[in-house]
Amino acid sequence: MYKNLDFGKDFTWGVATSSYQIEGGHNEGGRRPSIWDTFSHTYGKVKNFENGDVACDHYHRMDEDIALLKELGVKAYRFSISWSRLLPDGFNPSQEGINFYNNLINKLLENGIQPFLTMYHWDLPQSLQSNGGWENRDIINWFDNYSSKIVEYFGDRVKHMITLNEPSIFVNHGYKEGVYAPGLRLDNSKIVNIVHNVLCAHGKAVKNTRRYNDIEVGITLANNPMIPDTLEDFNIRQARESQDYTGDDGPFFLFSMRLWGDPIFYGKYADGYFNRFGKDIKIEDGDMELISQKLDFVGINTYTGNRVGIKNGKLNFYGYTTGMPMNSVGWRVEPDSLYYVTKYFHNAYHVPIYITENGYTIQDSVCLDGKVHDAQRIDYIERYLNGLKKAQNEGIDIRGYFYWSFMDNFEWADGYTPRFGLVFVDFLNGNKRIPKDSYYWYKSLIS
Ligand code: GBH
Repeated sequence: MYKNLDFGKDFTWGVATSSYQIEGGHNEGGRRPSIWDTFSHTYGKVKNFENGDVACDHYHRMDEDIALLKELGVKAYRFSISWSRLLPDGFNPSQEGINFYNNLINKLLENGIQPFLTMYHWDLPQSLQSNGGWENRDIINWFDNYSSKIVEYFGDRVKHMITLNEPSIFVNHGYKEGVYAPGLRLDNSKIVNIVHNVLCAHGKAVKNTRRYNDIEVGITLANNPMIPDTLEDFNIRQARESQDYTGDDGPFFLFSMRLWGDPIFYGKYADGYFNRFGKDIKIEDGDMELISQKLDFVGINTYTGNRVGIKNGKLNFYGYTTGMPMNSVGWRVEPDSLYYVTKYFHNAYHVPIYITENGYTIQDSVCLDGKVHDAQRIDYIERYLNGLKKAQNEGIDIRGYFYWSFMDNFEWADGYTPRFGLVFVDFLNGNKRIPKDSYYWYKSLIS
């Protein structure tokens, strides 16, 4: 098995998590509410009325979790900082918050694990949301202050930083469709300015990391690649063209690769998007330069892909086909997703790539023998890595792979139902950690 999955000795194998999804300790150490505390405590917003008050209780179990990371043998661990823990009022530091993350970072390094720090994984302080959140252009300065403090406190030891996680998702789900915090449904004329503020905030953060010349910085973008139905030239071309298209005339324009990638890597909004929305976007002098500073890498999160083919002589996009494999939240298993997504990004932006998330959820449970047998997750990872390896064989610069997630956690609006972890968290029994079969499989793959 997996004998062709050697990505080279410099390849970074890792696992990922995020603050609100695992930490708990919601009112400890001076932490104040984030938009996800508010949202999850609002009746009916999260499945089964669940919230992240305790989550995996990582706040109190950090040592045990680091021991599990060490045992797994990962070279790197991707986690995020809770803005409300570090700067509870949004602006001023809490010593306990600084201590918590110092402790995490120091212990990771003592165990030979490189920290990959995400500055923002969706948990905006509620007080900032009450002042307009991402709608308010002042957030560019708020994020400037926040990111400069992260660099000030942790930049001597953390050499990989990610400014933002999946802006397309938090803007679309949180501000356009209202299914994630803060639960708003704003007009496109406002949405495009949120996009602009997010991009400028990213730029400020990049600038702050440059205080050290050995920090590598990037942004993590979510993408479901277009997958050609057949390997005929015209079909591959159709897929590439659909991937390039900004979706500017449709409702799902926020999921476009070009919408985010072009300003970040080329300092320019994609034409179709700009033709439709340019008049609404308040761009100030210097913004596009701020947004497009050089990055050391792009992080890509990919779980599935969309099929593109020809049916009855017409272009046909489809996801689901009867009988196809899916995870337990209905995301299709498309093993070539990592192959196509890395090829598209490489061809479009010529930038080193980390897969910062990829993973699988199934309704895992503890078997009579006390173990968690998750053969389908192992199969998923191996299939997807085969696709990634194919891309690497074609010369694409892929630096690492982070499985999502290290452990089962709070899956946003789905609560604790989906389980993506390599480690089972027994929420019924004191949050006990039980490594799944996939944990041992991943361990042996890495070694
Ligand atoms: C990630 O987002 C998040 O960064 C992470 O916090 C979260 O825990 C993790 O996902 C798992 O949920 O085309 O219908 O098959 C993932 C964003 C958006 C990826 C929807 C998959 C496919 C839906 N996702 N998408 S579908």
